[in-house]
Amino acid sequence: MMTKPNFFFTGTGHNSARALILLAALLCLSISFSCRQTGGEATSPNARRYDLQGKVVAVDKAEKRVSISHEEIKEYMDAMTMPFAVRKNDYWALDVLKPGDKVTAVLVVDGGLTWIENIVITEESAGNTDAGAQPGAGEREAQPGDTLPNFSLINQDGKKIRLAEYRGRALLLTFIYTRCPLPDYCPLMSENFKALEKELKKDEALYARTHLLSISFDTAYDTPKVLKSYGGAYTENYTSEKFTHWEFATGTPEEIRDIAAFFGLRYYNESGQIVHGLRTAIITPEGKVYKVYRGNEWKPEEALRDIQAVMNK
Ligand SMILES: [Cu+2]
Repeated sequence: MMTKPNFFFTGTGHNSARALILLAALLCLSISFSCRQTGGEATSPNARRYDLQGKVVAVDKAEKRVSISHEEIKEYMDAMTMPFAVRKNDYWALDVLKPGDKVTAVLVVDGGLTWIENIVITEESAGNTDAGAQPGAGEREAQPGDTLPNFSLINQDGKKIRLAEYRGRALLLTFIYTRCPLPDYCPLMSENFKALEKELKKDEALYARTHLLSISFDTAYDTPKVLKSYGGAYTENYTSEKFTHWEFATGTPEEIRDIAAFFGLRYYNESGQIVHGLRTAIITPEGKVYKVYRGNEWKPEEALRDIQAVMNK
């Protein structure tokens, strides 16, 4: 094809046109801020960008996320460890990055979404470090059809609850922590639940036969009292919220570890932050796993359809 280095400047008219296109493409590659082709993933003109620098802590291939212990992001975030989503153009990073690698990247905050791009490895890790949040060998995640064990938790009223109590209703549960700083992680899960709560309410019969449960893995900070105020804010009933349909729960560290492990959810503390995955599950009225959404891409409409399907079986 093009072997002559002077191709761009000496071609015929036809070649010049091609050269211009190629030149534009090259410019596009080098000025990636202004021309992005992210495989259908749009970026709005209002997106804000921050330079990020840090060390890879874990790579979650399934959820397309890289946890990075990063330095202060000027005007945006203190130094901490967080999982960052990567978009299609950067999926290569999921295969290449290893814990311990030093990287620079650009953090994009676009409305409710955040992700990193322009990932550059500035220094490779010396050896194999512990992968931290990676799944251990032999770990098995809950599959559709599995029976949900009768886990015990503590709800927003400080009352002990057992999951078998929700038999007879379709149960939608997810995992969050109230201090989560990234808008498309825990806050998005709670926004989705809020939307579902509203939708379900429109159908009285369905509402009576469904239940929502948000479980916090921040057992140290998310006390029943904290969950109560967090939950009341999401239902917009604040202190008058009775939590009869959407509950918020925590538990002992062991209780949370057990239920999280059942769903293959990994989380750990890293410099005061909680690095975590996401799991949202629909449980049938018979107490069996119907579906598990991994990550943050599921939509309330999708969950609603699944709940309706469960109830119409
Ligand atoms: Cu979170």
